[in-house]
Amino acid sequence: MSIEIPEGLTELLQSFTVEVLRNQPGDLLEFALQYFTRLKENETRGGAFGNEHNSAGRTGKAVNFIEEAMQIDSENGEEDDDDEEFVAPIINRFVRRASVCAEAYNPDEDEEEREPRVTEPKTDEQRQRLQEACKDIILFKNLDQEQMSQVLDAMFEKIVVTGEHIIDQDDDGDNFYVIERGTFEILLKADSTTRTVGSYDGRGSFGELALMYNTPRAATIIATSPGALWCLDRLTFRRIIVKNNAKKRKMYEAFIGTLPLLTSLEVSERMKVADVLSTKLYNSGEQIIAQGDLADCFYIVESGHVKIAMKRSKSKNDSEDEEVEIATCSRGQYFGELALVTNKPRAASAYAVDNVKCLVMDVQAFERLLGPCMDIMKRNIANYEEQLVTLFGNQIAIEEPNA
Ligand code: 1OR
Ligand code: 1OR
Repeated sequence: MSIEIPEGLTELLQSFTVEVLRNQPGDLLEFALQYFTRLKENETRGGAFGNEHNSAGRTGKAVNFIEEAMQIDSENGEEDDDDEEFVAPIINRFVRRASVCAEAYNPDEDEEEREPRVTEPKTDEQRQRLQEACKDIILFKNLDQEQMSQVLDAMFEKIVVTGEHIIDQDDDGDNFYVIERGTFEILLKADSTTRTVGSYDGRGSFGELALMYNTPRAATIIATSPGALWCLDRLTFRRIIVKNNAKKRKMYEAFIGTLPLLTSLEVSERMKVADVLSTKLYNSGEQIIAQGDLADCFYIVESGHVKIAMKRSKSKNDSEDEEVEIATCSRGQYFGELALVTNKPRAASAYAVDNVKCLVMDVQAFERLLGPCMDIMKRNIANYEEQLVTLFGNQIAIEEPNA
């Protein structure tokens, strides 16, 4: 009995294999998924991607596909639907130096791994300040002890003056920055106008995007006070943080795929969400959010239950506040979006009911990545308003989110 080989099978597998060897992806399955999805899309659009007979420009197209599919694109924002035109830089974490080698990709034998370790000398006092500045940095959260100490060893301090440009939009990325002290402004240039889109006040970090995705700097960062930064060089950042992100994507991918909130995001955008998340654990009874606090992050419940409670005055003459439970969030649900959307303090408190695991994202990433999910969030916020009136009457009002 002879087995018939379907027409095109050999070419299909050959083209795929060539792309795998060319790009050495960290996650083969994800790469395959993206590759074949895009191939199918191009076929329906009448495109020629992956077709050997149309090999002119194919490599460029293939690289574009990978850039796009593995979200190594520039941070163009929601209004950019012109992805066909995007020409991405060639070298990145998935598009490695062109060595054709049939061995499985092993991140532990990464070429960059063999680069000498960077060690910047520091005094004990500096190291202590550095550790304090880095303790809440989301990108460092999933590192193991050895990776973390390599990162800390490599960091060096930079004193900045008011008005200093730390990063200029469109430049190449050199360092990743962790704020030790000082205030900084985030400016975005679009259509020849520059506007301030956010700020950092004494903590946080910036400058990761150009290094993570091999893109030009996506924004300008200017010091608005005297300050100090801890800098991590590009090579160490890529060797440790980027490698670790591949692990994070694997870890969060399945769960992120099930989240109703993120349904309007493309697969590639969801992967970027995975890159900026960190996990936080809370013990039963622990407070996660305090009503009235300033907000700087957003939460998604991975496991356990979170109780949302709101204070209200017991009576007009009573200054004692009574806390009323208003909602419970469980796996897949989110909270902490309201203050970020309205730019107000936290409207309610959140407590762990049992042992809770949350995925946390900072406000800048929230604004950068969750724009397409804003409709869903605003619809839910409108529901809060209704419930609020039912529960408390008209005494408290939730600020209308900005359009
Ligand atoms: P980078 O390496 O591209 C500029 O250099 C840095 O600004 C960037 O990394 C981020 O760390 C930081 N959009 C783009 N970059 C931002 C943003 C941002 N916020 C901070 N950075 N936003 C989107 C605006 C539509 C969020 C503004 C709050
Ligand atoms: P936040 O950033 O203000 C507290 O921090 C979070 O509690 C809030 O975002 C929401 O994610 C979450 N009203 C206000 N906040 C609520 C509500 C709510 N439910 C959940 N949160 N409701 C109306 C108040 C009576 C909801 C009733 C079901």
